[in-house]
Amino acid sequence: MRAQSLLLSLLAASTAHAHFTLRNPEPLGKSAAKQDTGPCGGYTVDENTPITEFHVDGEAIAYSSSHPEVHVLFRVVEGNKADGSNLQWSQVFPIVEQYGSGDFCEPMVTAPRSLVGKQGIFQVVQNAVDGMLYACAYVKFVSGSVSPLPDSCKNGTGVDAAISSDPTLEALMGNTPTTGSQTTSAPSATNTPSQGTTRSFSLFAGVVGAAVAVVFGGL
Ligand SMILES: *[C@@H]1O[C@H](CO)[C@@H](O)[C@H](O)[C@H]1NC(C)=O
Ligand SMILES: [Cu+2]
Repeated sequence: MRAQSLLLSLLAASTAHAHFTLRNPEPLGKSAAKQDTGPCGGYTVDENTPITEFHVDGEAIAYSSSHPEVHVLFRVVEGNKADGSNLQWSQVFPIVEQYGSGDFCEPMVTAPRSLVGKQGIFQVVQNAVDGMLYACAYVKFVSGSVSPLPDSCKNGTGVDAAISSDPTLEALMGNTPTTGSQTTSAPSATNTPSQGTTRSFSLFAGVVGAAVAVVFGGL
């Protein structure tokens, strides 16, 4: 069963397919045709782009994935552009390894409170079996946490995630994991994933750690 679904997704990976579909916040565009093109899967913000509220104390990030295993980076930047090397990205959740294809949602993703009242781009970058994949949403940062959770916020059967690390994704944040933290780049809510703990504990710790980083970053 597992081998069969892996085979199917490997076959699917060789043809054009919806690698993953961002459900919340609303993506810049719905086609996955250029999802392997950074920074936003071939989309930019224009006058028709939908804008979604992003609650800085807890937002639901939901997508559905066609891949059985991906590493994922979630980050935000102020403004309406996601390309350029001098952008001040803030990582809003630890890098996770997400297993199982289907619906996935992190219901309590936090962003720096200093962004409240501003507009920005939320970006998901996945390191998947068929390469790097991108989706963005145009958001307006608001205070508080989202309530109720959107209907799209659910985990499919067998879908789970654990705090992980991924050198390629970390490199996007300017981190150089192999040589320690000699380069301190722009201030952000970056959280260093802890290793060697049990999956659920480490994910919980990561969420708390990210929240603590945001709280202290906002003081
Ligand atoms: C989905 O699974 C992740 C990883 O275990 C968990 O953090 C998250 O809270 C779950 N989402 C929902 C909506 O239960
Ligand atoms: Cu794919």
